[in-house]
Parts: sequence; C-alpha cells; structure tokens
Amino acid sequence: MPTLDEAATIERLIDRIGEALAPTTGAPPFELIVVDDDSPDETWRIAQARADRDARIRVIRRVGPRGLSSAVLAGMAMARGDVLVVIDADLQHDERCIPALVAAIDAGADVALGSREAEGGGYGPFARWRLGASRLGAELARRAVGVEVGDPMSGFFAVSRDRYQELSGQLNPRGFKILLEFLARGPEPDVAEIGYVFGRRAGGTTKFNGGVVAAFVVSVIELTVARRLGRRRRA
Ligand SMILES: Nc1nc2c(ncn2[C@@H]2O[C@H](COP(=O)(O)OP(=O)(O)OP(=O)(O)O)[C@@H](O)[C@H]2O)c(=O)[nH]1
Ligand SMILES: [Mg+2]
Repeated sequence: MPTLDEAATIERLIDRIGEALAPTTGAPPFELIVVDDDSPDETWRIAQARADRDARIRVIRRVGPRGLSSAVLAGMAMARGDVLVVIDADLQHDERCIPALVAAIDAGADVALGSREAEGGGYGPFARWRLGASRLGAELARRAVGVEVGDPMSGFFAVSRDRYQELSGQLNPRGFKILLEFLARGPEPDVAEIGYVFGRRAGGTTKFNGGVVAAFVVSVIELTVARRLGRRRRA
C-alpha cells in the first residue's frame, strides 16, 4: 500500500483489510506493507503504531526516493507472499475484492486487475472530466501494452510472484501506472479482471497532477517502443 499524506484514511483501510481477509472468511494469510514517502501528515507514524500491535503489518518510511510506482516496487521487493496485491490508501479501491484477485492468480492468471470496466464494475462518483481523461488514457495504454484489457489504468491489482520475478530487472518505476509495466514487459500475460466500483476519495487530497499525466505519456511511448523491439527480437 503506497501512501503519501493519507492519515485521514489509513487506519480505516487497515481495519477493513483485516475484516476482508479475516481467517474466518477462508481468505489466505497475508502481510500488509505500507510504503510511505515521509508524509508531512505523519501517515507513517499512524501505520507504525498499528504495526507495533500487529505482526502482519510492516511500514517502510522512505526519506530519499519518492513516487507512487517506486513505492509499489519497494513494497514488492520486501514482500514474502506468492501473490502481490497493490491497493491505494484512500478507500477508492474495494478491499473486499482482494480475495477474488488472489483466487484469480491462484487459478493461473499472471496479473489480476480490479476493473471498473468488468462486470459488476463502475466508476462511481468519478468526476466527468477525469472519467473522459481516464478512458482516453486507457485507450492509449491498451495500444502500448498490446494486451486486451478493459481497465489498464487500474491502480488496484495483483501480480503473481513468478511474473514479478521474471520482470523485476526490467520494471521502470516511473509515474503512477506501474500496472502497465506488468502488462507490457516480457511475454504476454494471462490477465483476469474482477469488477469493482471505484469509490470516492474518503479523505486527504489527490496527488494526481500534470506531472502524473506527463509521466504517463512518456511511459506509453517507451513501452510501445520496448514491446515492439522485444517482439521483433523474440520473433
Ligand atoms: N509512497 C507514495 N505514495 C503515493 C505517492 N503519490 C501517491 N501515492 C499514493 O498512491 C495512491 C494513489 O494516489 P491518489 O492521489 O489517490 O491518485 P488517484 O487515485 O489517481 O487520484 P484521486 O482519484 O484524486 O484520489 C494513494 O494511496 C496515495 O497516497 C508517492 O509519491 N509516494
Ligand atoms: Mg485515489
């Protein structure tokens, strides 16, 4: 779970994940790794207080490197499980879908997406301009990754340990859309999509800005070139 100034929501999300993955539900055992970039609102301190009481939780407070995608990769590098799940901390992602994401990986998928475009999914109260921009971005992303996926812009997804290990030397931690890296690099992945309804940000403020869009455009170009070259080399 990457966090930057999410003090308003992090505890609620930790509670909800604990409920969604309680042993009584039959969900697999889990660890929760919070990767915080030295949030001025001290999200890391709140998370650490929970970790002190709960051995399943670990907190990384990074003081040098920054960025959502690099935080995700830092968490993955520490993770011990067979399935690696990424979820935002602002309650926009539905943690009740985590067991379905894990089950999809267990059933053989390389990547499983929480998808706003799959059955049962939706954009909820997403602002109209963001919905338009997101759909346009999704179309560009689909072309870049060359994989038929409904919601390549998702920040809520699971990756198998095998896929992670196969790609770990090639992943570029640029910007917000690390999922694209898992879709575009290496051999074409087997992808599952689990519908969920994108929620309203439940507190705190957005980190989405012009820099995020610029990084996305660079990623799309770079992944398109890398994939075409890779395919030619493999052919
Ligand atoms: N560690 C870390 N986490 C980040 C960084 N930027 C964003 N995040 C986290 O990544 C997640 C996604 O960021 P958001 O601001 O919610 O982005 P978004 O969902 O596209 O935008 P909204 O719909 O406005 O919430 C949240 O949990 C953020 O706290 C960063 O630089 N470092
Ligand atoms: Mg958000």
